[in-house]
Amino acid sequence: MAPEVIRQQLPLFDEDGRAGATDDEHGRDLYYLPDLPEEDPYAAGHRTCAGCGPAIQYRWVLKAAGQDTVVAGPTGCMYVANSTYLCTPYTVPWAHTPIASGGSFTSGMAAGYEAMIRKGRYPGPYPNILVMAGDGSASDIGIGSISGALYRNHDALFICYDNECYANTGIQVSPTTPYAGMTTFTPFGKAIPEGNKLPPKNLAKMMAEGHPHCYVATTTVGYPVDLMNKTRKGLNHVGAAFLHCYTPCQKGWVYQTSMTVELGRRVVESGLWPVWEYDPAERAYRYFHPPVQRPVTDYLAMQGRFGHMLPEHVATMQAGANRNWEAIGMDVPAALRDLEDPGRHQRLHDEEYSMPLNRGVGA
Ligand SMILES: Cc1ncc(C[n+]2csc(CCOP(=O)(O)OP(=O)(O)O)c2C)c(N)n1
Ligand code: SF4
Ligand SMILES: [Mg+2]
Repeated sequence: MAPEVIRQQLPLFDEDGRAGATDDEHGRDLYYLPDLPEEDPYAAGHRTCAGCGPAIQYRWVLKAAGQDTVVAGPTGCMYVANSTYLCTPYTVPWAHTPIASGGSFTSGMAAGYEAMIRKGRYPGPYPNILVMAGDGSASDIGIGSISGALYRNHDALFICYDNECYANTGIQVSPTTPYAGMTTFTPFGKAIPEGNKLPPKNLAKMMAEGHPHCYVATTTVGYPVDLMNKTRKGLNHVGAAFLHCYTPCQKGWVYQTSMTVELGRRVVESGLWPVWEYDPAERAYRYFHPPVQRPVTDYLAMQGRFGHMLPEHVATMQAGANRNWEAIGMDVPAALRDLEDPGRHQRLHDEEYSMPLNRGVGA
């Protein structure tokens, strides 16, 4: 008889017992972290920029996944900056794939482990198999191979680390670059004063709606326990799972390096990045309702890539955020509704906003 394929179940971190939490003035538990594993399969010594959001995501995902993990990484910053000749920061098996093939390569790994265990050639249990692809890879060049893998339901976790640009080749526009986000391919000028005219592709919703048998979730590096628990839920789910994680790019977005995690909170609190999970068993979405609702200027003004925005652009952004609040079942306060009027704004550069402890260099 063929050996059985034994799946692992990783316990979730405690999100409710917030004994160690310290609330800030908004009631946000800034410093709560449960006991984390000491192991770091993504070790120190890589060459990403200081404050790199994707590097923070890699570290927390691999901490949550643990040592019995196999990782694939399509071409992008997190391949190039993490691997020089004969050297990587990984203490687990890792492979680079072409930028378009993260999904197909990972499907092959998953099918290969299943087959080897059934044939008695790998002692098991079935390892944690995951791929972490950039937004250029996951939402553009490689979206077909990831969608195919999700559809075929390979038992693996497919993650998009989203720094909202093709960072590694020089900060070019990608399908997840936000409206008005300046990149080297969307400079602002007289003809197109907002820089990027298009709203971002809603990748996670595409994946959930298009593959209703998969576990799908969004998160940010502003919520480490949420990120690590969704990593574990995705790995525990038998079948394919997709995680879309917001990861600021210090170099491309032009902000103070210490603000990466703060941006990961503010993008949610300003309504620009809804955090949710889709449960395939119930075919239902669960939305996170943040305790703070901010004007979009509190987020935008921290970043140089938005510094050129005119009053009408800021108002357009606020209108988009307000529609997001409605979509996740939250009321839009009158003060935020009023900010859909361009007459209530100045150039972003001149707007007043709630500053973090250290003012960002953006505006
Ligand atoms: C088919 C193909 N086209 C273009 C490239 C060049 N290229 C290398 S890295 C990269 C950027 C990838 O962007 P993303 O997936 O968002 O990752 P990031 O660099 O932002 O981490 C590109 C376009 C490539 N390697 N392969
Ligand atoms: S360019 Fe951006 S994504 Fe790339 S290593 Fe630097 S901060 Fe990270
Ligand atoms: Mg990218």
